[in-house]
Amino acid sequence: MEKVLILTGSDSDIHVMEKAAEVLDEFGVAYRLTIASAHRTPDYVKRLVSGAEKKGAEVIIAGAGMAAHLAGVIASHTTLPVIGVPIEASGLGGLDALLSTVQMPGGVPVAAMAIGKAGAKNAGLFAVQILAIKDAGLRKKLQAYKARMAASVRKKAAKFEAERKKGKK
Ligand code: RP5
Repeated sequence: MEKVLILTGSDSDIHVMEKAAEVLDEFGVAYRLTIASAHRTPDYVKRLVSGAEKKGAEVIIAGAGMAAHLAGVIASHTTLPVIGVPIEASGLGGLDALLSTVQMPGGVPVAAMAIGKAGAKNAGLFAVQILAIKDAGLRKKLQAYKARMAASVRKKAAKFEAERKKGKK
């Protein structure tokens, strides 16, 4: 059963939204990733959202660029938590999509992530965190993920300091 639906506004966004999918793969969370546009295929977006909800999806991730209305439109159709990823797709560096995603009117929340690949990665992690509220196995995996991340930074720091010391000799 797909726990997460990932929608993205265009095939030109896929390379960014794959980062969310990679996280869900890593945590063993079932998902569907597909393309649907708030502006170009509004009815299809609505059908996908209600279909996913009926099939038991618990979180929706939406990535879009430019006047990024996808996450907000999805949030208008569902009570599931919606995570929005602003994508850089114009000369404005993604600021257009960030503001469109984050500035939701009161009553219709969207959890807005950072612009681009870091935001997509965090959307995947945030979805896992939501699912982990009632899944102890996922919680353990998240703890292990954080421990690995901390260990990797410590390793880099030790290497950096050792190399710097060597250079000063
Ligand atoms: C948005 O418009 C999409 O999410 C995409 O980021 C942007 C440009 O879409 P294309 O013209 O590349 O299909 O709706």
